[in-house]
Amino acid sequence: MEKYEHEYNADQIQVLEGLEAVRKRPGMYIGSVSIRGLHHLVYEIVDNAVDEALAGYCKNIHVTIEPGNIIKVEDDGRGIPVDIHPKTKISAAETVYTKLHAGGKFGGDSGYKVSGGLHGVGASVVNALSEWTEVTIQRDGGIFQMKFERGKVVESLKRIGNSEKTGTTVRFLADSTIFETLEYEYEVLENRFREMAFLTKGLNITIEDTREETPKKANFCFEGGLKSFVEYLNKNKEKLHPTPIYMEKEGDFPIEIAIQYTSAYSENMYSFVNNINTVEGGTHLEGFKRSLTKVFNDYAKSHNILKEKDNNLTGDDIREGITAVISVKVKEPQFEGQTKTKLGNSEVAGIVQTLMNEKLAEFLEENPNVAKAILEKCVSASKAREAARKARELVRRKSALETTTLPGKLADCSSKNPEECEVYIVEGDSAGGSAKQGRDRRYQAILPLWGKMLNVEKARADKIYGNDKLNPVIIAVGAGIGADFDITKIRYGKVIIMADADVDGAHIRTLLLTFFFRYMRPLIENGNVYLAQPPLYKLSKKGMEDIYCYTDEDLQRNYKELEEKGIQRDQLGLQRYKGLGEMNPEQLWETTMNPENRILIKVTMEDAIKADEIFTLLMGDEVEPRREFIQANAKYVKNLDI
Ligand code: 1YM
Repeated sequence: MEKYEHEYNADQIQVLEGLEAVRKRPGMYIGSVSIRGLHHLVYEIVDNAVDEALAGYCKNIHVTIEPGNIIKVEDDGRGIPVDIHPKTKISAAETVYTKLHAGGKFGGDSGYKVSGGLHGVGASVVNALSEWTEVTIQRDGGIFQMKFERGKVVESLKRIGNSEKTGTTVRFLADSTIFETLEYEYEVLENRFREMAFLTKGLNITIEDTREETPKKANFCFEGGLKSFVEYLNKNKEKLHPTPIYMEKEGDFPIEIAIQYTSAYSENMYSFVNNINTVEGGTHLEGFKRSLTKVFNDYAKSHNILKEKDNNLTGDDIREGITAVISVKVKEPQFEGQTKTKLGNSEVAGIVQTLMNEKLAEFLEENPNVAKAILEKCVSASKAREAARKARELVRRKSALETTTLPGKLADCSSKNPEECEVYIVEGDSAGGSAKQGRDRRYQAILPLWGKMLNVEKARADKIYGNDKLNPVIIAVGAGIGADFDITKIRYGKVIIMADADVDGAHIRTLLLTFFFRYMRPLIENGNVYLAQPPLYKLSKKGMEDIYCYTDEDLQRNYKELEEKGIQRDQLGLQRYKGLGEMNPEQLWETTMNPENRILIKVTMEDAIKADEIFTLLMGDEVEPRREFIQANAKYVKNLDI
């Protein structure tokens, strides 16, 4: 382990490994070399600028996707230190960009690094994984610049001009020999920077995409912080009180919380630690929930909304319809869980709870009308939950009496090993029939859907158990719903939605995804939900094997390839599939169900915030935004990051 000495405590830079290691095993440092990993590069650089904002020196961050997928990130902070150590002859800036794990603990105690991408590995990793990187620093009256190629210095830091301003500008081109794609998705970056702006009150972040002739641009700056975040999440929902409940504590252990109730039936909570989305929750969220339940129950009892003899409201009752965001900053966070997004520090629960107990109780006393509106909803949730319990018991009792507990239309597979089993959920009897004949019955089950469509956004659990369309899905999956959902009980490792590529198909897909999102969320989080992708076209010619095309691009590419082989378009037969029902069982197997050929799209939770927004829009009360959205964006599935 080498050590560097430096007036910025550079001796704390720990050089653990060289950048070669990063290039050899990029996945270890940025998670993957897919588009997710690519986006991580941007987050790593922006995180350094956000840290500078958190330290109080930077107000503006400007991110540009330039033509050729070059990323530029500019900030107006102090500029990375440029002074050169007399012994090592290396500047602090160069150290930050060439040594792994550098830049962790600069500036002593006051400037601890709280921001950071999931991997928090820093600028040197970005440098290692870029074809080239160029860093320009304005500081101490000068402009300084250094350049790198694939992590190696090609121009050491040198002064190239004078400037009275301060700040850091980084440009880089990700290495195409490492990443699967260099095509950044503007929307994904835009969402992340919106989130960052919400999480850092007052910070101004601009994102600009100049790759196309008509540039895209968005600017985010929220003086309201998390309050603005909650308002944004609730923008298409019916609110029970006009402004979010807001709490904040600064100092050694900063906490920020915003809460607003809506008329929805689901709970919508997001938690962050050091600006990282803690998808799996943790101690901060536990403290929050515990306090929420206690404060509302105490208030209800002391104000006679609940009688002394009544049971307490449960946490679920109290969280029905809540939208809440909680953000804490922890100096030495311990992340646990499958995806390392669960906070483990036990002391955090109590600290959050103490703040909430005091501030929330105070708020309710001062705003009795808000307290009343929320508690009325909680009490009605409690009654509905009781009704749901009864409905569920009825279902359980009924199924215990029947010889088979499985829905009649389910054509089950012979294997009982969930790991290899998959269930296709198919709309329509004719497609269901083809699927049944075409499948491999050893491990593929088919569940045709029929019955009345239910909009789960507008229904409580008791209605869902009684719904003839969704009940078979619940029973087939076999793991319950809502708070009862138990992922260890699932009967199929893959739950595959197979629907037509038309409006009706989109409808059923949206309904089922909303349902899974609201009532079987772990199924999505665990990666068990998939979308089947049937082909859109078949190209045929005598003596040639049929070619199936899954997208319009696919079709064009095949036309081109065939042309190169001397086969012209007019020699080819083109069939456009309007529905699954047009395919015979063999074709359906060959194109959509055979694991060797099929295309399955895994539904992920990566962007739960976006997904929730879209679900609300597509399924919720407000009609106008839904119409606008559908008109503007027929390819919504893409935006769910599926
Ligand atoms: C576009 C990316 O990296 N900005 C940035 C980075 C640093 C500072 C300011 C900075 C930090 C400190 C003191 C300190 C960094 N400096 C270092 C190191 N923008 C971007 N802006 N002065 C300036 O932490 O004490 C690492 S990051 F290590 F050199 F101090």
